[in-house]
Amino acid sequence: MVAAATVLLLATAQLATAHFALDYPDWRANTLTSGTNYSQWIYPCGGVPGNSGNRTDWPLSGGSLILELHHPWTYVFVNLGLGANVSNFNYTLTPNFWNATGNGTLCVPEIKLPAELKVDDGTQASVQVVTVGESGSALYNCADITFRSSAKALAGDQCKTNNVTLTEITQQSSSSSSPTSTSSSQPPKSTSAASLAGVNVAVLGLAVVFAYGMSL
Ligand SMILES: *[C@@H]1O[C@H](CO)[C@@H](O)[C@H](O)[C@H]1NC(C)=O
Ligand SMILES: *[C@@H]1O[C@H](CO)[C@@H](O)[C@H](O)[C@H]1NC(C)=O
Ligand SMILES: *[C@@H]1O[C@H](CO)[C@@H](O)[C@H](O)[C@H]1NC(C)=O
Ligand SMILES: *[C@@H]1O[C@H](CO)[C@@H](O)[C@H](O)[C@H]1NC(C)=O
Ligand SMILES: *[C@@H]1O[C@H](CO)[C@@H](O)[C@H](O)[C@H]1NC(C)=O
Ligand SMILES: *[C@@H]1O[C@H](CO)[C@@H](O)[C@H](O)[C@H]1NC(C)=O
Ligand SMILES: *[C@@H]1O[C@H](CO)[C@@H](O)[C@H](O)[C@H]1NC(C)=O
Ligand SMILES: [Cu+2]
Repeated sequence: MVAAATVLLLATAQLATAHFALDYPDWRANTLTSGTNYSQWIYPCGGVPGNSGNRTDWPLSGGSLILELHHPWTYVFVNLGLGANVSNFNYTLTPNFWNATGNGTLCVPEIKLPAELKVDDGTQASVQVVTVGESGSALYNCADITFRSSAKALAGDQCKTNNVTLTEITQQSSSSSSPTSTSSSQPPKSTSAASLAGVNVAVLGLAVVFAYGMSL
C-alpha cells in the first residue's frame, strides 16, 4: 500500500513538472489546472475542444508564441490547422523543429507561415504546440486564432525570453535551409540532426511521429 502510494505520488509529481503552458496565443483552456478532464497527454489539444477559450488575432504572415517550459530540455513542434473548429493540424510551422533547453519562458517573436499557405483577413485557424521529452512521449496545447491584417507580432517588453535557449534541429542532412522562422532576440543556433553525434535517433523519430500526429 505504502509503496503503491509512493509510486503514485512520484508519478504525479513527474507529470506536474513536465507539463507546459501556452501563454500566447491564448490557449483554449488552462490544461495545468486540476478539476478538468483535460490532459496534455491527449492528442489533439490536450482534449480541449475548439472555441473553449479566447481567440487571438494573428498577423497574416505569422505571429508570436510564448511558452512556459519546465523541463531541462524539450523538443518543440508548432502546427497549424485552418477552420473554425480544428482538429486536423496539417501545416507545420516548424520545418526545423526546436530543442528548447531551460526552465523558463520562451518567446518567439514571429513564426512564419509556410510560403504556400495564403490566409486572408478573418481566416480562422488553430495552433497546436507539441513538446516531446526524453521518453518520446508528447504533450499538447492548442490556441484558437483569427488571421488579421491589423494584428501585430509581439515586440519588446511583450516578448521576453528568460532562461530558455532555442536550437533549431534541421531534419535534412543539408543545413542550407535558412531558419528564418525564429528571429528571436538571441538567434537560435542551427544544428543538423543528421550530423549530430549521440542523438537518440529513436526518440527523434518518435518525436516526429507524435508531433505530426500521423496515426494518433
Ligand atoms: C469529466 O468526465 C466525467 C465523465 O464523463 C464527467 O462526469 C465530469 O462531469 C467531467 N468533468 C468536467 C469538469 O467536465
Ligand atoms: C480569456 O480572456 C479573459 C480576459 O483576458 C481571461 O480572464 C480568461 O482567463 C481567458 N480564458 C482562457 C481560457 O485563458
Ligand atoms: C522552474 O523554475 C521555477 C522558478 O523560476 C521553480 O519554482 C521551479 O521549481 C522550477 N522547476 C523545475 C522543474 O526546475
Ligand atoms: C468540433 O469538432 C469536433 C471534432 O471534430 C466535434 O466533435 C464537435 O462537435 C465540433 N464542434 C462544433 C461546435 O462544430
Ligand atoms: C489540410 O486539411 C484541410 C482540411 O482540414 C484541407 O482543406 C487542406 O487542403 C489540407 N492541406 C494540406 C497541405 O494538406
Ligand atoms: C537537445 O538538448 C539537450 C540538452 O542540451 C541535449 O542533451 C540533446 O542531445 C539535444 N538534442 C538534439 C537533437 O540536439
Ligand atoms: C534555468 O533552467 C535551469 C535548467 O532547467 C534550471 O536548473 C534553473 O533553475 C533555471 N533558472 C531559473 C532562474 O529559473
Ligand atoms: Cu508534464
